[in-house]
Amino acid sequence: MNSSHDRKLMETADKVEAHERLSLADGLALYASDDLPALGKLADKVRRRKHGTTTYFNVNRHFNPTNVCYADCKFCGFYRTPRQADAYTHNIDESLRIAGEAVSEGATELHIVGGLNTKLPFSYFTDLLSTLRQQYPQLHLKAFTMVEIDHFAHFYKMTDEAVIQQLIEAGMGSCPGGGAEIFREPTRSMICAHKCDARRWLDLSAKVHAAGLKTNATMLYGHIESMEDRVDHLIRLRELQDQSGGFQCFIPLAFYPPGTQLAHLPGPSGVDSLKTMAVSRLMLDNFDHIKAYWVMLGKRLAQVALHYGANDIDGTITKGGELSESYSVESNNEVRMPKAELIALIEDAGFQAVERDTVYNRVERSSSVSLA
Ligand code: V47
Repeated sequence: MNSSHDRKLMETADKVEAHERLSLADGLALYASDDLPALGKLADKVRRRKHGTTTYFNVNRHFNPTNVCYADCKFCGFYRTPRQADAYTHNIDESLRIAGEAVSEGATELHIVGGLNTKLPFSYFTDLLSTLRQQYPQLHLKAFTMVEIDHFAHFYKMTDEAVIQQLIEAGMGSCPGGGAEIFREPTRSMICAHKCDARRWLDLSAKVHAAGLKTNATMLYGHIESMEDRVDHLIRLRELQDQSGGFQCFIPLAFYPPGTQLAHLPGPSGVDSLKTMAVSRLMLDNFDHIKAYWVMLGKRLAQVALHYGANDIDGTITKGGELSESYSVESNNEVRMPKAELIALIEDAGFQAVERDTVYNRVERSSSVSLA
């Protein structure tokens, strides 16, 4: 590692070697370095310390029950107002059909996220979960971000605890990491003024953790945010993780501008995405898993990111992910990757592919199971 020509990077490397926690200034120095290979090597060292050559993937499917949303986030190309021709809300039968397809393709997880839709009663969401759970008990329901839980509590005038408890009783098994965006103001208000603020997102995560569920965390980067915004975001996640230990995975999400109110922006470069992966791994010393989400990075960059600190590449996301389809960087918005291709991508990068379930248990398959 000490082959770096960058003195500040070498000092930070010494801290990493000594298992010392990195500061805001360290994070900024990592971003400021133009020695990308040295930064990658440092993040890779930590990744191998934690996971050796194991790289996780899962067989999953994204399901977005409704695209109707009032939040009007500047970075979002997915949402529709209720009067738009392509606004939709899936009924239970359609939801069951999609989940059934996922199960027949070997999925172990349904990732459920939708818009903030004021036309629906709370029972729509609990019925959705309980019907899915009853019909497909083998499917883990990773459902609803902290932003949706915040909306449920406010709109249906329920306590946070009651919302979380009723969702858990209906079948919610864990929560995805969306809605975190960028915590720091004024950036957060500039990109998503109508979403809950950072403190609320973090408080709700703590409450879900206290109720016994794991959640994920994300950061949307490559739009109008500064490097300080990014490192501050990582530190706030690290602080909550120290207290609750409930985050299982961090996913840096590369901003994809087309179809959004920020379509004039270029989005992050490949170098920026690799740096962000590495900085995330190095700052988040108390997170086990860092995910290279191939839908946003593209398959090839996600593969390289496995050498920059990532130890997970997400899943097959076998079609039907309307939210993913609205911002996939892959050509033709192709948001499915057969399991064999996912494994080949990981192995070709020099890692060992391990199928996991949502909560990182290894999945052992009998050869008769049909796979995505
Ligand atoms: O919160 C929205 C982001 C998130 C765009 O937990 C965009 O395993 C890029 O959180 N360009 C939702 N990103 C997706 C999400 C997620 C994805 C995969 C795995 C997991 C997990 C969570 O997507 C939103 C927002 O940050 N997003 N629009 C866009 N134009």
